Amino acid sequence: MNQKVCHYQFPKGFLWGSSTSGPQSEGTVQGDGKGLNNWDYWFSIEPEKFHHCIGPETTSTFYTNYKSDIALLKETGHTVFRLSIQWSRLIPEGIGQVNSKAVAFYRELFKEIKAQGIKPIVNLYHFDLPYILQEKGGWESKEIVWAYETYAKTCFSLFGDLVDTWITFNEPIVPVECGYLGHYHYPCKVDAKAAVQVAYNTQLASSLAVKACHEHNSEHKISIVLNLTPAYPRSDHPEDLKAARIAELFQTKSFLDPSVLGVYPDELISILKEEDILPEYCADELAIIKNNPVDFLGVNYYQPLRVQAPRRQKEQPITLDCYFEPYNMPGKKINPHRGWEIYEPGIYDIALNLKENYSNIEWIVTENGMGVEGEEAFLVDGQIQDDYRIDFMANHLIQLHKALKEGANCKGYLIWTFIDCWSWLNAYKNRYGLIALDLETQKRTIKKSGYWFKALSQHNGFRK
Ligand code: BGP
Repeated sequence: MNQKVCHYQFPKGFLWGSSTSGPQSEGTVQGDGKGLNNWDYWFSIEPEKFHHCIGPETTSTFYTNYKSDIALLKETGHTVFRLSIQWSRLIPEGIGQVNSKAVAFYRELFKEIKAQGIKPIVNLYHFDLPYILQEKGGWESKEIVWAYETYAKTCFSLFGDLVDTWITFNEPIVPVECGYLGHYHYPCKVDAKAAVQVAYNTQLASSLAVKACHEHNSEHKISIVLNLTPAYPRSDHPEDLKAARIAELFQTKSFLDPSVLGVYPDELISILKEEDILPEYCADELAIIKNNPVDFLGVNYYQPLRVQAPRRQKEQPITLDCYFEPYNMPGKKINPHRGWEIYEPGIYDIALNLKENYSNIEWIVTENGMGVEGEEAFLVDGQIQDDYRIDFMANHLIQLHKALKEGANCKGYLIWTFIDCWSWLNAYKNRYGLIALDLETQKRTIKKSGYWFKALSQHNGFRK
């Protein structure tokens, strides 16, 4: 049967690239002066929690190989690259002394990215707290908020001549959920009151960084990266609808509303009040949040949020499943390696939500991607034939293209990630890269998807 081939052309100047993070790519070398972060520490005490006991010390050796890696970015058609500074590399004790080797490294790195004609977008925080600050109470403590503000200001003044587009935090709800309501991030507590304080303090820190960025240079743009998705209810039953509404309040609006609109949703505040878990806050802090919205948004999208009414009665300690439960929808399309549903229209729904409810703020897709285990099985003549990844990208881009035609204000698409990288507890189980990494030799080889991405960028569109 003949299938119609469509051509999807993107707006002029649309950005094409990828995202990575310092803790997942740089690795450490002796004498680099990097301090311990929460991941280094956690691995040192519980290595068995990490897939195949592989920790964050080596990752993909970007610290040493960044020049040749940037050449590969160029080779795969990147016009933009999002990466992160590691706080624990720049200020090893979290507060105080700046590591001059880190300053030299990041300056050379940003210069090299720009020299290749690629736009750097620099994130200040990707789940990586200097461990010494974790010991001082971590994000539960206001002291960390002020320390982060100083760190952000240090970055703006050290690198502001090379970088004009910044991110305050990557997916700030994730450490809240995984570290204070679950066991997937250190410190693995289950404590709703602490979780709320951590979320609030992180938002306050983000707003302080927005303020500092604009004070440093009013032309610079700053954003927060959120993993947004509408919550899709199991059914139209009022209890499922309520569960979806509350899920969205906790999972997305808790950062989206204060970051873009400057205020928290009333219903979220009422729930926290009712549970007696409001954070410690003051009017001055709320004014900082109110007066410092982000300039644009970064959106990470991997999977939809599907929910159903809770079956559990409310009891102590309060957990999210008192309010909503994940709904395992029969017949869903799934990436079996990561266990995440693949639902391409989610990206369209996000675009329309931002258009209709968040004054069509400018945004970019800062992560979207597919992690696959055992990719060697797809090796043909030395190249990984990852057609599944090409389909994944193309199908999401079709939805994004549709949203753009309807007026969505999306300015770019960044894949996770350019080279196979270390993925937190999953370490190297699932590979996400456009470029394969041989863990033994550190050799890099462009996959089929890397060449597809290059053509996508060169043509500013694709045919399917
Ligand atoms: C995002 C994170 C990334 C990356 C990605 C893939 O939530 O921002 O750091 O890891 O998810 O997830 P994972 O590595 O857990 O498979």
